[in-house]
Amino acid sequence: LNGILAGDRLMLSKAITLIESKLSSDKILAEIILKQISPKTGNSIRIGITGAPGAGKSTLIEALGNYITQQNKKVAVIAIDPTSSITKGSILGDKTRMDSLSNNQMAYIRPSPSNEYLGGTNEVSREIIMLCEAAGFEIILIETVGVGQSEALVRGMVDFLMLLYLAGSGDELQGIKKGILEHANYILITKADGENLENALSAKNELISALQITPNNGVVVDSFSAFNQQDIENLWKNILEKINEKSENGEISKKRSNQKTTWFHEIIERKIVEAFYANSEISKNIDSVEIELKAGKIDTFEAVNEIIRKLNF
Ligand SMILES: Nc1nc2c(ncn2[C@@H]2O[C@H](COP(=O)(O)OP(=O)(O)OP(=O)(O)O)[C@@H](O)[C@H]2O)c(=O)[nH]1
Ligand SMILES: [Mg+2]
Repeated sequence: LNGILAGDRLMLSKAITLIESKLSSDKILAEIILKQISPKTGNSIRIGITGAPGAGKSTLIEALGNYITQQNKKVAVIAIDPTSSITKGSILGDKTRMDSLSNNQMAYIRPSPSNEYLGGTNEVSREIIMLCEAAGFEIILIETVGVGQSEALVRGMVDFLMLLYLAGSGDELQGIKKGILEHANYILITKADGENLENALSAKNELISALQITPNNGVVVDSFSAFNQQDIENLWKNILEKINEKSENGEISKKRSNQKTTWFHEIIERKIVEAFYANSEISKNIDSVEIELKAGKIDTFEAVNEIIRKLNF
């Protein structure tokens, strides 16, 4: 605890490993730690960065992270890896290295490993954010590939969501309009440099005019090159401005209190499922029902009901 609160990155890593552990003894310890650090949490700016593979998320985070640390702020990066339990592969893989940022003493980078338990997303990311806050990190950047579950997951734990979009990837513009728009706070057309500059600017204009015909929640549309220092400075200034606005009008505190109740229910579900499978009587029953199921003696709903009945709910 002292190590975490003193900002010791090794201790922080150990605590995160504990929180990710499946061992029940580790879970008990993890819960004690979380409870103790709780008063020291909640004081960071939490920013989610999402977008298709290769959109430029890690490059942006590295450039932005280095810039923020130059402003004397500590930055933590959490990369949620949407690895599925089937492929066991890693989309983020080596690309989460962010070489210069990982050598920066004011920064901490944590790739969140795949989690086979319940659907492949990392359900302890909220707790990882809390630990980073307790360790004194003021800005938390969370990278996730904007596909399905991991994107929805990150949305539920950040103050500000950025969507990165690479111009020239065709009908994705439609997707932005329909889906993510009500959730994104900042849409950034990436790689606005060199040959791609023109494409990026016209995508930006196209998007801005598309947004005018959609109920608009004050989302910012911007273009950006990670290789241009002025762009990075402007971007960070714009992000902070927008966040301040949302903080002053109460939007962020409202979001956080809603997230708290979501988290509460998530923990209930997690604990019930854990207790359920840890119960030896139930797991014995599951084994025998599974055999009947495989042999075709019972159908799936019957099999489930057979087990659930024993819970006496
Ligand atoms: N020209 C140009 N290239 C960029 C820019 N940002 C990123 N790239 C390049 O785009 C490629 C992908 O960038 P990443 O930052 O790894 O993209 P990502 O979204 O993190 O990718 P995944 O983690 O695989 O989803 C790399 O080769 C980068 O060098 C930019 O602003 N301009
Ligand atoms: Mg990446």
